[in-house]
Amino acid sequence: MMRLAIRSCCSARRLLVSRSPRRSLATLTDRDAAFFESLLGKSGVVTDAQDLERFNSDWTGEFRGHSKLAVRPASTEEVAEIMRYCFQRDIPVVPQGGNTGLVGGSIPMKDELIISLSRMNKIRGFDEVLGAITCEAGVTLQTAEEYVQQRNHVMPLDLGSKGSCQIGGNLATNAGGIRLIKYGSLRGNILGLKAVLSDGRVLDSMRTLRKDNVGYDLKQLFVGSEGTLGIITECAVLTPPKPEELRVVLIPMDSFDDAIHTLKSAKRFFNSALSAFEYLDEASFELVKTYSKGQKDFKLQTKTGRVPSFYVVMEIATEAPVDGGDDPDARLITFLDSLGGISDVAISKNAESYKSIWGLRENITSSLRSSGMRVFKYDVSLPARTLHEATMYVKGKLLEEGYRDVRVFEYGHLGDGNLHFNAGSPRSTSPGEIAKVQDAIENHLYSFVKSKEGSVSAEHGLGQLKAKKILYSRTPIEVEWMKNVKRTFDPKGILNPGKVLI
Ligand code: FAD
Ligand code: 2HG
Ligand code: ZN
Repeated sequence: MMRLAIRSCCSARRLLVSRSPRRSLATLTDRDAAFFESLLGKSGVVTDAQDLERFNSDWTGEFRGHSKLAVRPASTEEVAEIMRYCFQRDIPVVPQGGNTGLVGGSIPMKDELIISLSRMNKIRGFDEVLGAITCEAGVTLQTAEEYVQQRNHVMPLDLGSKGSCQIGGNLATNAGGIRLIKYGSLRGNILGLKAVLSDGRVLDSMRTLRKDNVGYDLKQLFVGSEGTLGIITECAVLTPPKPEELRVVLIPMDSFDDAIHTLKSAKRFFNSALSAFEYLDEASFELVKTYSKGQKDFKLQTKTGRVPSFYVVMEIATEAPVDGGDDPDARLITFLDSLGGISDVAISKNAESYKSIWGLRENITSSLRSSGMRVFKYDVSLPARTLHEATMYVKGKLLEEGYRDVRVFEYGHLGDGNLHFNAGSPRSTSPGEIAKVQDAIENHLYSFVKSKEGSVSAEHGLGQLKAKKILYSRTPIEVEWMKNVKRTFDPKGILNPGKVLI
């Protein structure tokens, strides 16, 4: 007879001093695998070591789990059965969507059971009057986008990972992306949600009401909870009407201050027609030109004839007749003229140039990966005018401390005050040195963020990468009450252990 192996995930001393949930979690056995196979069929269970690779490693290649089992339920009822079983057996689980997260949230810390939502990919329908899509959590963002576009709507978010990331993963991370400036966060666009709780009960908040003030809004707790409070299985999301026309323009900048000035002016000039306001520095621009095929020919000068230090990628969405039916190109030209003398810009003329300009911004992440460097990723929220100051501060400190071969890339969602400070070290750097560089960047960047009352996670979440950094951006009392919430939803601590709160 098989015996359920028990492992301890924290020291006895911590158990005595903390009021945390039961800390002994089970290790998966063959008997568990047999149970899941009886429930889901052979195709719903992954045990082959090679097949498990893609579930155990993340998009960046920096996080590795050691799970021996991934399950692929096809319905909320199956997820509920899985969780009922795991709750009884104290089996820790990691919910996994498209596995595009950048903080190791979807990767087991050890050998937890992986629950992949990829087979839950049915779109239930679309409410034409409300403009809302109802679907299962495993629908990819791109599939949802294509579906709503056929109905003349758009999803309220757009990410470079849209081909793989799933709506459930987007909700679990409260993903931001390039359209937040226009459509707001997912929190504001979610109408309904269904989640399986740690003990297998189903919390059904699948409503599609614009206005609903009955007690606490429980569904919001799952948004941004990174799989630590429950498993999202279905949702209803508001989708705004599709703009009539989109134009994207690449504007070279002499300085960061010029980019801030352009942002201020664009907000006033275009108002709600401003659908993205992104920026990248010269290093990021050159990196994309090197590693991304479609962008290598871009070459722009600033109004003073210099190589730009920054580029702004700005998108305008026209929604005639609300906008007075103005020609979007004419409006853009009027705006650019108002900035005074900018002539060397790239404006999209067709779908191809639209994609190619956007590629300069959207392909930074994949270019960093292609570069082969060991990349340290940061995703902080600050007052927009201080983003470059943060970069200069950390860069200066790194130089002072002798880290001369660290390359810094500054880019992000300028319109939302979201800096993606990325730094790259040569792969040849020793593991000890890597740890030192990482510590140095984190100490300096996060201290800067704290001093400005910013956030250590603007949009990617805490996952396992930043779980220990929570106190830079939350008070001890806030963290204590988060832990109380966690304990209520997950008394045994089986939902995504080691993530967000540790
Ligand atoms: P996963 O990576 O699978 O999981 C992320 C977290 O959510 C994990 O903690 C996981 O346990 C949990 N989770 C997943 N599904 C569920 C579920 N159904 N129920 C409960 N918990 C669940 N992010 C941004 O915010 N803005 C960007 O602009 C952006 N651009 C990106 C560009 C690239 C090229 C890449 C690789 C990533 C980018 N990301 C961005 C990060 C990532 O795509 C988002 O965080 C995305 O929302 C993750 O979705 P996913 O389905 O891949 O989730
Ligand atoms: C983006 O805005 C993503 O491009 C990814 O959030 C950022 O790679 C990163 O650090
Ligand atoms: Zn981003």
